[in-house]
Amino acid sequence: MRDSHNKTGFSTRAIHHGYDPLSHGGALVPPVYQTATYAFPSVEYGAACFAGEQAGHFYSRISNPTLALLEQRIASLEGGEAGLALASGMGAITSTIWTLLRPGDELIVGLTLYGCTFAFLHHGIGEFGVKIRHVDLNDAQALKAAINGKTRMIYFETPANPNMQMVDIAAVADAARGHDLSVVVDNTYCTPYLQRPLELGADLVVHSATKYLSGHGDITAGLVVGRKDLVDRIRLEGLKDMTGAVLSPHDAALLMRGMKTLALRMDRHCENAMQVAQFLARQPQVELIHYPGLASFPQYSLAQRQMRQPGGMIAFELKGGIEAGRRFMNALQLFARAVSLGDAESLAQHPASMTHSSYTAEERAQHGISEGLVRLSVGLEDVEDLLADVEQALQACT
Ligand code: 4LM
Repeated sequence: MRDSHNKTGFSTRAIHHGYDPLSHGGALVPPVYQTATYAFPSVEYGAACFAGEQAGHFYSRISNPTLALLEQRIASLEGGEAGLALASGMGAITSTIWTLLRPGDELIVGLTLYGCTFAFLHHGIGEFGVKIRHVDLNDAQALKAAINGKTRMIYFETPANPNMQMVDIAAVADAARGHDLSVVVDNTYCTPYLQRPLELGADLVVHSATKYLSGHGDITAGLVVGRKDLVDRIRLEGLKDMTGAVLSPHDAALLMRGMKTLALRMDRHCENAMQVAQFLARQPQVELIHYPGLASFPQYSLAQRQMRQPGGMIAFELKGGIEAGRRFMNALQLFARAVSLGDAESLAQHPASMTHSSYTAEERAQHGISEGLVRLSVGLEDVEDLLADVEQALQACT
C-alpha cells in the first residue's frame, strides 16, 4: 500500500519510520528511554521548555523519546500530522473529549459505541454540561438537523462495537464541513491497514492500541492521531492536566514491536474471519450474522468502498437467543471466553453481559445491541481448527 503522504509502503513505515539505527550506536531496535524526567542544561533551558519556547522532553507525562517515535509512526500509518500515545483506549478517548468540549457544547455520536465509551459520555462528560445526541449518522437529513451552533464534535466507531454497524466517514466529514466542529473516528476495529479515516476527511482518529495494533494481548495502550493543533492541545490539556493517562515507555516499545507485523497479522485475521463467517452463515442454528465481508451484510457496498478488507470481528445471533448463545460459548474449546479483541488467540464474548453491560437493557435495545448477540474476535490460529471448534460448539447448543 502506498499513499500520497509517504514515499515508502505501509509495512516499511511500520518497521522503519522515524528511526535510524546509526544515530543510536547501531542499535537495530530503538532503545527504551525508561525515564520519568530529564536533566536541563540550565534553568533558562528548563523554563523555555515549560513555556513551550524550546523543543525538548521535560517530563514523561508530557513526552518521552520512545513514545515520540511511536507517535511519529502511527501518524505516518494513518496519514496524520501528529500522534499522541496514551495508557489505554479509554485514556485516548477521555483525554480527547475532555480537551475539546466545554459545558454548553453538544456532541453528536453514532448509535452504537463500545460500552465504556458510552458510559463515559452518559455518566462522565454528559454530567458536566455537555449534551450528548445519538444520531443515525447514515441518515443525512437527521445528521444535518442535529448539527447546530453548539455542536463541537461528531464521534463514532465504524464498524461499531459490537454490532458492526458502519458509518460512511466521507459523508459525515462532508456534512461537518463549514461548521466549527471536529470529526473523530474510533478506528480500533480496522487499524490504518484496513481504513484511513483522516484521508476521508476526519480530523482525528482514536485507537485502543490494546487490540490489533499491539496484537499480542500483553499491554493496554491508546493513540490519538490527526490535526497537529488538536493533538497538541490534547497532549497539553487532556493528557497533562486532566487524565494523566500516560503510556509507559516499555509498553510503547512492545506496541511498536507489534506494529511491525500489523499488515501480516491483519491479512490473516481477515482471511480466517471470512472463512468463519461463511461457515456460520451456512449453519441452520444461526439466525443472523454481521460481517462486512458477506454479500448479505446490509452495508456491504460501503464496506467494500471504505475498508481494504472486512476485518477480524464477527457478531452473530443463534436461533435459540441468549440461552443458545450461552451454551455455544460454554462449549468452545479453542476460542477463549474473553473480552478484548485483535489478539493472536481467538476470543468469544457476550456483549450484553460483558463489554456492553454498562448500557441498561433498554439502552441496548435502543442502540441496536441484542441480548443474544455473540461476538467473535477471530485470531491467527489455523482456520481448520477454528472451524472445527465452532462446529462442535454449535452441535453442543442444539
Ligand atoms: C472490548 N474494547 O470490546 P482500552 N474503543 C473500542 C474498544 O473496543 C475498546 C476501547 C475503545 C474492549 C475492551 C474490553 C472500539 C475496548 C477501549 O480497553 O481502554 O484500551 O480501549 O472487548
